[in-house]
Amino acid sequence: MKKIVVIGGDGFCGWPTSLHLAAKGHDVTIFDNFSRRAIDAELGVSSLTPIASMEDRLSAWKETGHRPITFQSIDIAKDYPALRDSLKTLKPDTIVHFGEQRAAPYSMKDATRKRYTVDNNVSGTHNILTAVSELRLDAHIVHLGTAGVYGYDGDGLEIPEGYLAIKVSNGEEEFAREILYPTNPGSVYHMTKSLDQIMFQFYAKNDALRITDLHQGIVWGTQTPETRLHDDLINRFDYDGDYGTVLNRFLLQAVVGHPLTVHGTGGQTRAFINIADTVRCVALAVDNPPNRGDRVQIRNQMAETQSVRNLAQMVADMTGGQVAMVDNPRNEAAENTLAMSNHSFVKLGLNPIKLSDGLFNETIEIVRRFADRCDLSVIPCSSTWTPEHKPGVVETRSVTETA
Ligand code: NAD
Ligand code: USQ
Repeated sequence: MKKIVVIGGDGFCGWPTSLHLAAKGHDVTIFDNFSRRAIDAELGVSSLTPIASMEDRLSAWKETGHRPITFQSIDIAKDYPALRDSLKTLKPDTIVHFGEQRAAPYSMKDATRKRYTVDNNVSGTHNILTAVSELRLDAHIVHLGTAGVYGYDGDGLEIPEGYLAIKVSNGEEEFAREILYPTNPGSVYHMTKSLDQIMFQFYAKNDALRITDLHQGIVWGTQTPETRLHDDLINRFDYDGDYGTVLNRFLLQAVVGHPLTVHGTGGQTRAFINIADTVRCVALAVDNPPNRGDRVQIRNQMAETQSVRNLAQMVADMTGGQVAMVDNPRNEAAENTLAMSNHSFVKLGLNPIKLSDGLFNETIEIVRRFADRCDLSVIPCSSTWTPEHKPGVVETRSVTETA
């Protein structure tokens, strides 16, 4: 049994992971500031599934007879003393860090959201590292990063797990080196995950912190064995233009009779993982920490890669849904190939759920159950990657806006 703090444990990945870790007998405390719920309110959207309050979630979990989970309301980016003091009291063996603003479209909306995403994600991650270092805790930090830090083109290579083997020459001799795979972020959100990587590299080297960075692909699905145990344990399901991710959006769109919104040609190839595998991977990462003094352990957390176009076709074939090619609001390659290693988790025993395994039905059932809660008006993606300023055009701003 380990004492585990799950930061961001109220979110889409964090909540089912907290339950899974507690079901495995770990002593779990969630830290969250409910910023995700607040952003729903700000955008005028809500999860398709009716998510219970944290209080109700935790009492429903207690009813299942599993080890209870405790909760602390902490903003890890803004309240360093609260974060440090709680970690000092709890002395966790592991800190699982999900607590960041994770939507690329939200991070590209405007200057306010760009700045929020950078301030929240970079400060939050740095505060965790500083606190563990200041308190001299021997906690293993498990961070949820993104497959997007690599960019989405392996140039014909299989993208390795974090590090790239290179050869450098001084003109006389050739030396073999392993460097962090060069980052190539496609949004401000993805940029913060690239910055996280550099902070991890520094703190592992300088402070000998034990860090695992999980480079996760796009998560799909909703429920896990633990969230199915009680209606108040249900996981969130985002489908709006900012937070809904592509496969869950397609599955919802097919059920509610909305055309499947393929951006551009749909030739964008991405990595995917089912939520049930997310929670299993995090548990495996928790059980397999690096040693003190090791470099950051990077594991690619994904089952397979697939193009958006093929995904839309798979969903349309299964449901009879219509596919619509819409203008791409993002600045991204129209077509790319992508191959990515997931050897590290497979070696630890993961047998990943594949897109062809028939689990689309499970998500479709959830969507059918709550289809009457769907607000069709929030489906379009309104956030664009277009620069706010056109070259040569100077916008006048008030002093308070620029402060
Ligand atoms: P989410 O937005 O549903 O959950 C994030 C949680 O963190 C929310 O409950 C939010 O309130 C909390 N949070 C954010 N900032 C915080 C702060 N300053 N202090 C305390 N709590 C804070 O996101 P998710 O989909 O569960 O993603 C979790 C992590 O996994 C993110 O870091 C994301 O980048 C990564 N990830 C997600 C996906 C995906 O497809 N959902 C894919 C790859 C990686
Ligand atoms: N897309 C469509 N139609 C839609 C929505 C998206 O064609 O209706 C396209 C996008 O243009 C993009 C691709 O699908 O090419 C993926 O978009 P997405 O919103 O599903 O995923 P993304 O923005 O990449 O972000 C999500 C999570 C993020 C995580 C990332 C993993 O929100 O937290 O880090 O997936 S990865 O994609 O590997 O970078």
